[in-house]
Amino acid sequence: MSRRGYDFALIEAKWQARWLREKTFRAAGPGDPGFDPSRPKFYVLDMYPYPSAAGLHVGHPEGYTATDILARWKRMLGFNVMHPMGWDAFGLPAEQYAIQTGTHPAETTKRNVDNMRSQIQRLGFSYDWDREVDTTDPGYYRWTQWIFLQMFNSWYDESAGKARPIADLSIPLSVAADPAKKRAFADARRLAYLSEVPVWWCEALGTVLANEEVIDGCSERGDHPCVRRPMRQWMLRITAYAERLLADIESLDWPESIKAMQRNWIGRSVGGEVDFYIGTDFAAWEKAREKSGFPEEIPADVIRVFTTRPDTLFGATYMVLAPEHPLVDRIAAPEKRAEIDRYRKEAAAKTDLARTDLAKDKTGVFTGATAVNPVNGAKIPVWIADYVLISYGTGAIMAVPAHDERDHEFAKKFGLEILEVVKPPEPVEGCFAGDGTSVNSPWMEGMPTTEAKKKINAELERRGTGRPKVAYRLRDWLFSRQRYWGEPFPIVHSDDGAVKALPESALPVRLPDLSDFKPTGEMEPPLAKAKEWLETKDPETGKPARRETNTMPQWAGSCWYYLRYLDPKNELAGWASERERYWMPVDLYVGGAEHAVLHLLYSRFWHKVLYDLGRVSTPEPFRRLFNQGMILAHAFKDSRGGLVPVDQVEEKDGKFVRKADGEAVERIIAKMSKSLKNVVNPDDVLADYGADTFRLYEMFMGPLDAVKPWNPRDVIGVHRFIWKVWTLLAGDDAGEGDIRPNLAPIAAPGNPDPAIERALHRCIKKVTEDLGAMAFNTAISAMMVFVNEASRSSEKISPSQAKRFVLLLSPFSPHVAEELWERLGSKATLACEPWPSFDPSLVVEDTIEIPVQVNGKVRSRIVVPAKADAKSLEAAALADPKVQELLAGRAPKKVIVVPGRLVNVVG
Ligand code: ANZ
Repeated sequence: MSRRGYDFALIEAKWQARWLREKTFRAAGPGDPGFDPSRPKFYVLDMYPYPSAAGLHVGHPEGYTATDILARWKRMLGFNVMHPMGWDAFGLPAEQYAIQTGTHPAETTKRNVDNMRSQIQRLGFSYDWDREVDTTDPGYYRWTQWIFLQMFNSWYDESAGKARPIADLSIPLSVAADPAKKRAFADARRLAYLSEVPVWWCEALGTVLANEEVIDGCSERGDHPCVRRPMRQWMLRITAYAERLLADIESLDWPESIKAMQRNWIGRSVGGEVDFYIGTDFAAWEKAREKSGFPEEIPADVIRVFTTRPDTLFGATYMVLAPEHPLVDRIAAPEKRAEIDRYRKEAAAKTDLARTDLAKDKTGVFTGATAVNPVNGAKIPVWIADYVLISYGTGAIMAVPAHDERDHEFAKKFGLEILEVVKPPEPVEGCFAGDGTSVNSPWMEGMPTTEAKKKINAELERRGTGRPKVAYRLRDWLFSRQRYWGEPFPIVHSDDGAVKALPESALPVRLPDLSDFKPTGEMEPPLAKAKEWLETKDPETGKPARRETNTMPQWAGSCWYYLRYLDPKNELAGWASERERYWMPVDLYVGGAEHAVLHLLYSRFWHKVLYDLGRVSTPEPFRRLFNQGMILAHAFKDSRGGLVPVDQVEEKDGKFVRKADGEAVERIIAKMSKSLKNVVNPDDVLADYGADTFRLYEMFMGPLDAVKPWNPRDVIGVHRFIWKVWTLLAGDDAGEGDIRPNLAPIAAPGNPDPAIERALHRCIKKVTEDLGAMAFNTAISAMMVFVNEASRSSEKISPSQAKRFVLLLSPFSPHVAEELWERLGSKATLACEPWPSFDPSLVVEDTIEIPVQVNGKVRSRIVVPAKADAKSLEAAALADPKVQELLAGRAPKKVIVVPGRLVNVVG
């Protein structure tokens, strides 16, 4: 016996199986069967998920539904659509789970991927599943390693403004003869290079920890103390691209807030570098500098600083080195060593953020040494303090306590001299950090700040003691992790200490099968345990060599996955350039704003390297970016402000009260969390209402980019709407196989009802325009309005009207739409049916003609919208040529309006 009514479970399973079976959403571009080059292309990309054990949360389908609606719509508009999905599957959780349970991360990953794939498929998204990628698949990470090789084998040619093959690097004669020196020269210029960088080391756990595993200097698990220790690690030279990454932001159609965050992260500062002499004969040094000019490399006898305010140089009363600065050991007075060592240890346990926290008390130690201020020969003390970071500028500053807040606080605390050199436009209390007029500054006395900066820069350049400089906050990218579950580097270390890239033919370098994921107890990564894998041969000499034991960070795979989708099965290349040229750039990228900086910056960087090397054809990967807003939930707050989980609250007489004691609680909006018991599980919603309701609800909640709470009642409202559509087009209790008892017979279409027809045209217009603006919630409202009008009408909706409405609904709730489409008599899927069009003459509002009187006599008639208000009627009447003629330029004394009836102008 067939079930009656709208059986979403049956309908959705049927269509999902059919779409998969028939590969309905196969993207066809160059090299694919059925490619039609005459059609325009649309590449719409989702931020692919990490396959977590918890599966999908309600935030995932939000963006995925939005992109799916657009993908489906664009197909109906005749585009070739690329709409793929995959898995960002390397990463810490699978590894931590492996350490705890001994389950291999590959096993965990496969299980989670299978689960999430089926969850996603149950939502009916129109992905081309033949393009699925998994970053942990050797067939995928082989090309991640290949891209790393491209970077290892390139250097940044400043004069050409782009990366070039390392083979094109000209080697100076001074090093050309010595192979070791020659190698070192090239290694120091590669886009991927090794460097000593501090990592978090946890003695108790016997392992290096990732930043996110360390909280306030202690391990997240077990709360053991951690310290920063230097380790040789892989870096990527993203700083070479700082200027281009910054400049090209302008060309992107991205949210202004994200662009601002990227600009901030790159952090361009215009200023100058100045050398402070630390030797004994300042006069001789000064003379020599005038001759030699400002040297590129920092000489041993100076402290070089970066400053954005060279105009304040006369006010520099002391200097500060970062505690890690290499000069500290050389200049520190013997009696200060112990204190300095202690201070350095403390600083090593702090994050940069904690060190630069303005609210924190300033700390520091005097080194016992002095340096000479190059503008006046004054000897000033050199301190170390953790508010100066080793990673910015030169890791050293000239302190101007009268004009820099941090220096001001520090000078006050340690009793250092504060000398005013910039007079504020109006008197201020304490430190003045703004622009003003130079004072106590012989070369620029009385000059406004901008001019003073120019003057001093010119003077410093002439004397060879300073030069203009642009600094970036952006640091080179620390690209290695001491982890198992990541991409191995295609690198070996030979016996003589040389670092060598493996040839392309050696790819992929597979992760060895480890069964013991426990930390090694030393600073060595877990891969050092894979003894057989570890020992290999130098590809050039055939001598014994050791593989690199670090792995790539989780970001690596996601830097280029959008390229692999274009050609996922290619074994000869990461992607065929013919496909890349056709599909790129991504036309729309949708995801959470949490990736505003790192992921988007890293992938832009990789893309630019590939662009320089001729591997991709566009300078930017993602033309348009859209961030979905976070989905929140309800929770409750008691009178003391304590949060109350939702399961402890009930509704009584329209009020929310705590079950236990009947105390009234206030409903608030909060993040979904296990403790508040307000996490919405997509699987539950799917089981209760089906995917079509789920999709429609998530789009109906509000504008896509807004933060909004999940409201179970509205889910029911949306579900009722689909029922209403079903009732209207298929009949209340139309079960399987029943056809349109409620529709006018197809055989006798007659004249469709004109009122319904007009309502439908208005709906088509609104939905079409809203889709173009990604205003999904208002498009859904328009469909609701239409269904109400059509349901209330005494006339029946015609088959043609029904079909056009079903097409409108299909991108949003595709299963029920396909089912109705079939019941309306079509054999094939509606996926590529042309999008319905509207007749502009049918969507204009109803108009009426009303008389216009001038001084009591009807002189003209105007045609206006039936619902026009008094103000617009007055405006329309006064704009009428006949009325204007009679008024002859005079302003009317009075205008009397009777909306819907007449306008009387008293002249
Ligand atoms: C002297 C001075 C005088 C400064 C003054 C500011 C105001 P932005 O704008 O962020 O680029 N600085 C330089 N290197 C630093 C480091 N490694 N750690 C901490 N602070 C550092 O900041 C540039 C300013 O930050 C520089 O200009 C320097 O202080 C400080 F009235 O130099 B200034």
